[in-house]
Amino acid sequence: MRHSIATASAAANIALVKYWGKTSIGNNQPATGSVSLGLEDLRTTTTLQYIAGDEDTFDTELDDKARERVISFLDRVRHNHEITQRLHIKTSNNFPTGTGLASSASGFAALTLAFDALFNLKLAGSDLSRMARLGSGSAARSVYGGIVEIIPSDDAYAIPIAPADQWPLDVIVAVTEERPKAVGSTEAMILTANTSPFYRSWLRSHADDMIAAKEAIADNDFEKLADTSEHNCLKMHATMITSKPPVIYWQPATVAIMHEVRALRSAGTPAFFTIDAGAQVKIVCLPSATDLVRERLETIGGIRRMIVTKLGGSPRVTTS
Ligand code: 2P0
Repeated sequence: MRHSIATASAAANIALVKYWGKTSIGNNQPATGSVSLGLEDLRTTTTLQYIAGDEDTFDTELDDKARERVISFLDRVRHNHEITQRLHIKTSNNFPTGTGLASSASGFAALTLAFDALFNLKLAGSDLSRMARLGSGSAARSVYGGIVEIIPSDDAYAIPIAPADQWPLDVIVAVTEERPKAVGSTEAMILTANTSPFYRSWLRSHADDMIAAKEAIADNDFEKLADTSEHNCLKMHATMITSKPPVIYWQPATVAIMHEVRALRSAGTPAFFTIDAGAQVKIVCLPSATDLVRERLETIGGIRRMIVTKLGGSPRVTTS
């Protein structure tokens, strides 16, 4: 039975071992695997509803580019499931978008889950993940909560590898830039792959980081996860800053936070950083360290705000 309205909430995620590069651009087939954490409190909520007529409608302030991306995704998944029904789409994020905070991940995951629920498709997790990937590579991970992995393949999908409660971790998102980023991640990935002399090394050395991160997670080995994540993050950014032209997402505060977090860890505080395609820094820490890390970050100029969230992010779906 089809429902007349479906609402889904999906969380943003941060990759500790990163997806950077595609083997198929149109399908967002990742050139590298990835391991991510779901962020419980950074969510997109999307409602889909039937409408009469032959065009999708929105009651959301999305710019033209974002609307086109949503409509082309919907056209593609409708085609795949032999559905012609047009939809009314309402979507909102509870965090700043377009600034490297993974809004496309939670956005396309929420849209996928709402679509599945509305049409009562009852897709398996792997197929929901594949569907979300067509919208955005990182969205494949946000159809689950907790710790999630993608292994590259011809039709890649994510699998959950550990529940959020296996390892309570806090994530502090330090926002250092509120303006939308100048270069989108798809464009930056293509540029990197085509022009950075380090891109091949990135691909060649990536599997070692996947193995190390998964071992660290299986053993709750914070130091190992910290070293592996920071290394992988800096390696990814090294490919970006050596592209032609370079893609330099970091702001001065981004670098200042890296130094502070590394100093804290050297002094025994369990915290490490990661940075995605943007200027924001995400600091992963054991809950015992969160207050101290926040206090120290407050002394750094250029941080516009901090968002603290627990690891989590299981999706929520309702229908009527
Ligand atoms: C990640 N990022 O693994 C990596 C690390 C950013 C840096 O996935 O082109 O918005 O839509 O597949 O998913 C951001 O890229 O890119 C991303 P598309 P997406 O989280």
